[in-house]
Amino acid sequence: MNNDGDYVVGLSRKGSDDSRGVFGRVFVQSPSADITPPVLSAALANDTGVSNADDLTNDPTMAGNVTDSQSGVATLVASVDGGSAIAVAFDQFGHFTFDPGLAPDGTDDGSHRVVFTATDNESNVATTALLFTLDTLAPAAPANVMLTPNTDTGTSNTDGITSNTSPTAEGDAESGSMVTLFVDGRLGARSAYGFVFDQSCHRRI
Ligand SMILES: [Ca+2]
Ligand SMILES: [Ca+2]
Ligand SMILES: [Ca+2]
Repeated sequence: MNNDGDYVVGLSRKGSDDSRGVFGRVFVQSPSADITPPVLSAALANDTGVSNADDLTNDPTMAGNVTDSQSGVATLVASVDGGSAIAVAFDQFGHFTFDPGLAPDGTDDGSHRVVFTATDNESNVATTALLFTLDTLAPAAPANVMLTPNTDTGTSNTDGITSNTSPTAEGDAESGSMVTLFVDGRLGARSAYGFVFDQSCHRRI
């Protein structure tokens, strides 16, 4: 909009003597200029894994929304890890999705930062940054799984022979991974040996 400012409007009427004169004068000010940045939000479209809100995912696709109720959104761009601006398309409602183009083979695994920048038609700018960790590789198999010494009864507390009907198993697993324990092919059930276990835990089962 380039019509901001004060206006003087002259009003006139046609008199009975056919003369015209100034009847009134009003001052009109156009609507205020748009000085408000667009409203911009973005998040992972599919935050996979144990938590859907930890920004640790194997799917880096993002989704968001950008709107500007006054002058409208002119452009939306994204920058991946400080890279050059990439134009991001958005629909009439302001919805957009963005694939940062990271490799799904583990070579791009790790922390990433994507900055979205929206500009309205009055050059007001809004930015939002999205930090997330990409993990596309399966964890190593849990290792060192055994009964805890204090639930492995008998002459040896490391032989896996116990009279404890509810022993605890423990082991090592990748941080953040989810461990699922099966006994005799059954999940979370009492086995023939009297084991009781949880469906999933970290490190200690
Ligand atoms: Ca605006
Ligand atoms: Ca997650
Ligand atoms: Ca034992």
